[in-house]
Formats: sequence, C-alpha cells, structure tokens
Amino acid sequence: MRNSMTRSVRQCVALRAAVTALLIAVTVAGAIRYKAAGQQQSSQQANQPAASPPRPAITMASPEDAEREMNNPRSKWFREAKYGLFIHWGLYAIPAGTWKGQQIPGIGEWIMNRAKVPVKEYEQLAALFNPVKFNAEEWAQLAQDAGMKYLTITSKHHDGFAMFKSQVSKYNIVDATPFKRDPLKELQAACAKRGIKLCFYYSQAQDWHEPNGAGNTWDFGPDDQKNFDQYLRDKALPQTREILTQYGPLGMIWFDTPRLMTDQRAQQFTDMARELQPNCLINGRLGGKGDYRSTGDNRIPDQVVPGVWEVPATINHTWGYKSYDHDWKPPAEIVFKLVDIVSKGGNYLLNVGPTAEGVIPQPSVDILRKVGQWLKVNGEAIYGAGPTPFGQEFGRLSDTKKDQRGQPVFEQAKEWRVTTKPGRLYVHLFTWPKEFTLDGVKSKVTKAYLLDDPKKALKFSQTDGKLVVQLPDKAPGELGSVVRLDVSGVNP
Ligand code: FHN
Repeated sequence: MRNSMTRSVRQCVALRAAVTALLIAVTVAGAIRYKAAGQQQSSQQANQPAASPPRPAITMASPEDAEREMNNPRSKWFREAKYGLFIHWGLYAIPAGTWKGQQIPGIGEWIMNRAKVPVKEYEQLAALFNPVKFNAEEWAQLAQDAGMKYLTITSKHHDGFAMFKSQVSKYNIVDATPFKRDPLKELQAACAKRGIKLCFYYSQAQDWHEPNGAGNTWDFGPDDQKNFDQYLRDKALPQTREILTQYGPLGMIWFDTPRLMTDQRAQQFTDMARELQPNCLINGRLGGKGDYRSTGDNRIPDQVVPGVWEVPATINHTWGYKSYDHDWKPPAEIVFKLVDIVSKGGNYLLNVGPTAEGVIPQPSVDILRKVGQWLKVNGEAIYGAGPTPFGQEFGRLSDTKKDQRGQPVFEQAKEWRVTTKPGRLYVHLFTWPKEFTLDGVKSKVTKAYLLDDPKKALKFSQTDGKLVVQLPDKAPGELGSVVRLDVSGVNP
C-alpha cells in the first residue's frame, strides 16, 4: 500500500505541471464557449439527449476577478460555510414524476415542461397541495444536524408557482392552496433560531405560467415573440422585491437559467437587491455578474479553481421529488464529494426534494445525518478551510482515453485530499495505508494527529520535503479519516 501510494504520489508530482497546463488550456477554451451559451447548460442538458460534447464544470474567472470574489466582505460567511442544503419544493411534488399514468423522464420539477402540460391543467395542482406534514423546525433541525450552514429553498421555480404569500400573483401557496400557510415565513423563524442562513432560489427568467415568461412554448409560442420585459416588470421584479422585504435578512438570492437575460435586465435585479439588502449575495446564474460562480449541476472541477464558487448537486438524480428515484448517493460518497470540493476551493449545495405532504424522504434524512456525524468530528477540516497546496491527489490526464472532443480524459484519484488553514494541513484519507507518504512538504511539520483521536500524537519523519506519517492499524472513521498536520512556515 505504502509503496503504491508513494509511487503514485511521485508520478503525480512529475506530471503535475503538464497536467495543470493542459487543463487550463482545455478549461479556458471551453469556458469561452460556456460563457457564450449564457450558462444555460443544465436546462439544455434537461432538454437534449447526450449528443453534445462535454462542457467544462465552471467558468474560470480572471485572476483579478477571483481575487475580488475572495475579498468581497458580503461573501465572508459563504466562504466559511462550505456546505448548504438545497430544497426544491413546489407543486411538482404532487405528480412526483408521473403524469396521467406515464413516468416522465428527467428531473421531477421539469414535469410540466417535459409532459407539455397546459397551464390550465397544471395550475389545478394548487387546489390539491396540502402539505400538512410540513414542519419548518424539523427541516431546519435537519440542516443543523447535517452540519449545513445555509438553506436555499425554491421560492418560485420555473413552473411559476410562488411558495410564499405574494401580492403580485394569486398563484401562490397562501392564496391558491388549501394549506394557506407561508412555509418560507416558518422557515425564516426556524433558521434564525439555529443561526442557519436563509437563502431563496427564484427563477427570474423561466416562468411557464406566464404568457411573457421564458420557457412555455407549448401554451404561449416561441420566446422570441414574447414581451419578456413586461414579464420582468409585472412579476419577476416585484416578486423579487417581496422576497427581499418579507423575510428579514437573506443570505442570498439564487437565480437560475438566465434565458433572455441581458446585462441590463440583470442589473435591475442587482440594483434592487443591493438597495434593499446590501449584504444579500447574488449567485452566478442571474445573467450578469454575481458575487460568486456556480458550476454546472453536479459538476465538480478536476483541479483547484481560484475564487468563490459552489457546486449545486442532487442526492439522487432529481431536484424535485420523484416517487421512483431511489438511487441515493451513500454517505461515504457525499463526504468524499464535500471534501473533494472544499479541497478545490468550493462550496457544496446538496439538494433534497420533499414530498407533497411536506416530508423530506427518509433515505435523504438518514444520509444527511450520517454525514453530519462525520462533520461533528472532522468539521474543523471543512468549515473555513482553504484548498490544497498540492494537486497531485486529484488524478491525472489519461495517456490513452479521449473524450468526444479528442481531449484526454481526466482519471480521478480518490485515495486522499488536503484542505488547509493557516499553519495546518488536513490530510483526508479515504483508503488506509500503514503509513502515509507525502512528497513536496516544504514547511516544517511540528505535530500530527487524527481528528478522531486528538490526544494521541502520530509518529512521523520528514526529510527533504518528504513526510512519512505512521498510522494506526485501523482507520478510525468509517467515512474517511483526517490527519491534522501542524506546520510552521508557509504551506505546504
Ligand atoms: O432547470 C433548473 C433545475 O430544475 C434545477 O433547479 C437546477 C438546480 O441547479 N437548476 C436548473 C438547471 O441548471
């Protein structure tokens, strides 16, 4: 084990420069195309079969922009939080993936679009929406037990239905359903009690309920023949004002799929948010510049990405509840992804899709709680932690395998990751060698121990930048164990 790990680390060091150079070239070239596509990749994915070439996970920022993102006081809490709960909840939880007896392929919250359900039919779901089991305290408590520091919930998704009391449109949960309660109000109180930052998703461009909103071509014809500015004026902007004024301080507004959005249109939202809540973050999918960037859905970059960014991700394969999607990612995979993302400099926004009764499916609850237990022990290596100073641990470009564009495929390695804080390196181990060898550690290691057993110092030696840490026979953590290295001097 030791030899193979040492060998693979050495090989990786040798290849690191070449890999990085190639990756930057690939990513930057792809990023230009991605930008031109207006960050609509995921909705395109939702509409297109697999034929189009793979896109890079994220738009790269210029060094100046990345620096600006990192120094933005508004995003300080976000840069430290690292892990948030995404909740997609709306009328689509009623059909739960099935329309008129047919299972509709794709993500659950897109059912109206995928099955081309006319507005007049879809809106009848509102009269059936009565999530009597919804309990804001339980949801916020779950986020807390899971170790998540912020909660981002759909206030209005593309179906156009507001999950909050709105004066702008009667098509909202208080006025149009037998439930009559405002779940976002209840969540505001429950999150505030626990110090969880409340954030609202708002679909600013797609609104399949409105004749002039983007996206509904089956009822209202092509988007380019719509009066999109009127839709913005009559619904999206005034509803954005409502969510910015009715729920106290928000952590952020999470806009999405900026179809038809121009810089000028986006600026109206930005101006409103800055005026009403100067501390509220704007994510990267408004259509103009946000406070940080989102990756594509479920897309984790291959290497460290400078700046501030977030990976929105599903826990199964859908965002909105689908009764027959039981393919849950196990806790070990979620922990690995969380560590992987943090070691590359990002945040992880992990989604659950509650049912029409207001219940978060039990398997997702169990998974989140298990990851939360891991974070109780190892959280200091995640919250407020920075990316790795190494990079060889991520894997390498294949010598033989090529993707559809003829570019070498990145072969991910999963043995270990590193996160950092000033004076500390956290080595996350996902396999368990007898001793862990790390080349290229220039600063002096003064102490080593496992976060599972902080009182027991681990033996180590360090010669010419090569560090060897002796490990106990058995891994203490079921989902991954973390060795903390205290170092003096500059990392690594
Ligand atoms: O179309 C939406 C989708 O339904 C979901 O909300 C995701 C979450 O990131 N965003 C869009 C696709 O990227």
